[in-house]
Amino acid sequence: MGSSLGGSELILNPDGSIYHLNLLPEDIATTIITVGDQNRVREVSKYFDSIEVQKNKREFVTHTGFYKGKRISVISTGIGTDNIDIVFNELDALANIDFDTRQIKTNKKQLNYIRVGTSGSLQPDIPIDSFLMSTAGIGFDNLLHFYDCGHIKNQELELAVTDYLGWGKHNIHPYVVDFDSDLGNVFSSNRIRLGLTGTNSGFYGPQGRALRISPAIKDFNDKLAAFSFGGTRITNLEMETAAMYGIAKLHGHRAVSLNAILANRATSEFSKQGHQTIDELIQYTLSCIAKSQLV
Ligand code: R1P
Repeated sequence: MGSSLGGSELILNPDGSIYHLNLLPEDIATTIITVGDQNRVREVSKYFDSIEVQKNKREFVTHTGFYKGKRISVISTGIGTDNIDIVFNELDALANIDFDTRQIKTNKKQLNYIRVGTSGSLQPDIPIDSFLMSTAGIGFDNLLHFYDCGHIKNQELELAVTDYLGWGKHNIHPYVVDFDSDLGNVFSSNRIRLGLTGTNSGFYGPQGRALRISPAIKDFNDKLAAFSFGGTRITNLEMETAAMYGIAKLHGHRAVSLNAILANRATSEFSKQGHQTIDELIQYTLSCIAKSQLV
């Protein structure tokens, strides 16, 4: 018997649900769509044939139901990798920790995470209103550095980006984690391009935007756009993917991040039909799940 998790480690609400997500183990499906915006949860679940669970706390809204015979959960993470830490640790706890004994289960359940998010392209030829699947996340935030994670990272690409940026001499390095290519196959088609996705800790300065205050690295986006690794480019920036890939892989779960490109940072364009583009990505994602072997 392993030791049981303490009260401040595994925090449960009075009704037995997990602290932030307010969910019980039976509330989640094996296939989980994550979205940033809590209002996007309804935009996904409106296509379900039935909804059995609707719960929320803070920015974390969850709906679980059936779509064409597949049980699916959709949950909002809010914005940023700090929230990813909470959502993905609590989802794993729901799947793989016995809340009665407070012990880690012997037989682990593997979850499938699919992010349906928005993002800005760094490349002029990746247009607004297109779809992109992230083959790896390059984390410029610091979340994964707080985990023992050397074994799950793409060390080769991590070193290449660090060297390219010249950050090694300051002992600063982004972390790089690959998607799950088997799960990626479920969402592959000529409708969705592949790319390397940069994840950063903010929307303005950390993504090279300047309203009234200047970013420290003025040409950050141009520099990222010019990086090439074996012919693969950094294609887009957003705020969750690298952390999601990292935490998912550390737990033994599978993750892919699907991006609706709403901005093009190279051409300064922003989508005039963002809602429609996101809706099309939602429908694309659901149809891929319906046709897949995912249970
Ligand atoms: C910023 O506007 C937010 O949009 C993107 C970024 O990653 C960040 O969370 O994704 P979502 O639309 O999924 O939230």
